[in-house]
Amino acid sequence: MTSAPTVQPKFLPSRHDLGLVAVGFSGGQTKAGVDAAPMALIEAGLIQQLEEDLDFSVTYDGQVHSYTDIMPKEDPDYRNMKKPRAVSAVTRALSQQVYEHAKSGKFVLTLGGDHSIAIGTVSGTAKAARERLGKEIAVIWVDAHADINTPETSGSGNIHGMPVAFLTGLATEKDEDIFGWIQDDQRINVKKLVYIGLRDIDRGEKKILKEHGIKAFSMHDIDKHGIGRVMDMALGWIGSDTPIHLSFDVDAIDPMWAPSTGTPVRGGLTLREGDFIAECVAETGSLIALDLVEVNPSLDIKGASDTVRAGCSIVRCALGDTLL
Ligand SMILES: [Mn+2]
Repeated sequence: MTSAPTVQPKFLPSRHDLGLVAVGFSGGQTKAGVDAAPMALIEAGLIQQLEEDLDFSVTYDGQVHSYTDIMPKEDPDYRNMKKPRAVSAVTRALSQQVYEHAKSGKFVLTLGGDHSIAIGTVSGTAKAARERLGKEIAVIWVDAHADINTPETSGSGNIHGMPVAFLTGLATEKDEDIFGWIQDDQRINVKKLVYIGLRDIDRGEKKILKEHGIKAFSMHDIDKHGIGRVMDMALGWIGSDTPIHLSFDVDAIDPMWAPSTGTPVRGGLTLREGDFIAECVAETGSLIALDLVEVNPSLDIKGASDTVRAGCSIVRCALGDTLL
């Protein structure tokens, strides 16, 4: 392997300081096993790759957080949401962890966990960027799904399909124990949200995307324009003076390469298209945080190592690894 070329970061004091948060949480959906992903990624050598091949200085508390001590004793469904208090408590704690890394000027890498954890990661980054840089962040959400259901539009009630609704304020709740803790300075602007890789969108979500003019590049757009042009358009929409949080759901990648995930959908990104998205975002120098979520090594055991490898590759590409 070669050493990484230097992309000057625009919004970080140093390219090399990285805060890692490992989140072993699966409560935003119903399949066990996604909580084992951080350990699988770490055991595959991810931290070593970041430190030795990409010269990062990694700050990591050495634990996969499962937040068992803050789990509510009772957690009945509320407004159609499953495990609302558990997901709220976990994302609230995670938000603070991510905020502290981001506030100190570190790049924040979060390994999930299901995608509900992005309520914590994005809210933490958004608040820190406002305070440290005086800027709103943009979010690039790479996913087969839009994850923008409100509790009312969701068919399943699984909160991993709702994080974007809570982050944008399209869904709100007063009860502090059920996402009422999310303040305005932790939210994101729908105009600074860009989707890539969509192919399984609920009816209610289609309506939300249209009504709010949310920028979305589906697999149709990638087929039509090619991934290179799509990335030009996506990054052009965000502009060059905006810090970026990349939230990457491994189910964006076609199950041919990443089968071990809770809600696989055929007709997805190739392995290279996934890496290319991460490479293009890295090249901007604007990336300040990355989530990698929904790797579930206990599903499709045969494909688990491929899925973990795909995940590690996406992280490395987003952090500046290049082919040449
Ligand atoms: Mn997702």
